[in-house]
Amino acid sequence: HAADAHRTDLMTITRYVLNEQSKHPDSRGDFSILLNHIVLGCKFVCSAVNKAGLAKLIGLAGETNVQGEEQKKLDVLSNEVFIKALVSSGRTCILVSEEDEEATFVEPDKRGKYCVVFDPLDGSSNIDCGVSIGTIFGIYMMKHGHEPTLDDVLQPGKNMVAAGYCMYGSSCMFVLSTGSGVNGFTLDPSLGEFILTHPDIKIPKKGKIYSVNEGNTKNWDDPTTKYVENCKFPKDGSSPKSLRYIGSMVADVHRTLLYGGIFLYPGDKKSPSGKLRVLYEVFPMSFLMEQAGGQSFTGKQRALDLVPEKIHQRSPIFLGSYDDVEEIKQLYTAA
Ligand code: AHM
Ligand code: MG
Repeated sequence: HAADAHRTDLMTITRYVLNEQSKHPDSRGDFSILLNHIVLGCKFVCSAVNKAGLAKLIGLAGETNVQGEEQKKLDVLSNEVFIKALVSSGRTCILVSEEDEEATFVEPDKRGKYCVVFDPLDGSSNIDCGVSIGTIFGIYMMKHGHEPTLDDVLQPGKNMVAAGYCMYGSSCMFVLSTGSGVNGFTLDPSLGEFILTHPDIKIPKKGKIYSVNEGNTKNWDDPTTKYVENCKFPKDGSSPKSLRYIGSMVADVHRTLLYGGIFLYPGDKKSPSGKLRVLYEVFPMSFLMEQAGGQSFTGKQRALDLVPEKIHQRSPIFLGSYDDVEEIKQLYTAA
């Protein structure tokens, strides 16, 4: 029966990555191993997030629970999980996490050729009310033949070899690009495996949704103000766009990727560089958008061309459907 065959012949993320790898005959499997460790970290965090209410994992770091054990905040716990998973993969060299002020340089005997930048649990202010949150990551390849330095991670986003996110929502979804399109995998909790459910994701060329924190309107610059005004009162007589804003980047970007539209976190008078971080928020999401046929812009340039100077640097960001980002690009270029 064809339908049964389909259900039992599952494309798991492991199988997908091994397939990809076999296209590069000289590869030694390092990338598959690294990715497996990232996936394991995501499964761990997914299970911790799902149990958060029950296990009272939430709460302030350092608080003790009824058993007198120290509790860890979920974002602290997630960070530890990813650092351990990445170091133990034996394939990493430098790790940059949103949770840690300093980059982690892996000890020489555990080193590999990849650098991983990540936000272990983005949107953590949403945990207590059950809104979707996620892990975001990007992977660079080390330059050869020298001791690792911060310069190895201060590379433009276009140099990433892979990027993705895992969303802990109504279902747990892992969205990945290794530089040849974007694929989405859904965790089957009964199998503990991510299954390819969204092959070759392409973002609609133009969307009907804009996504921004409008509470910041009073501090916006002209191009952002004009753009959002035009979403509500389109000059060409088309229907106004809908506003959707979750306030959790992974969820807002995930919706943008699937339904189309634009996500904006502009700079403003109070925070000229906006809020989102270049290395582990702006770059991975921009990488995915471009790979899905969309665009990503900082207000000045293509986001992936930006060369970061500091590991926790921020940048304004406008990403999503090709035509929608094109519109805001023109407003900024004219300004
Ligand atoms: P966080 O790293 O402190 O969780 O903040 C990042 C989050 C993003 O997920 C989201 O896009 C943004 O902050 C929302 O910011 P705001 O509340 O200013 O709209
Ligand atoms: Mg974050």
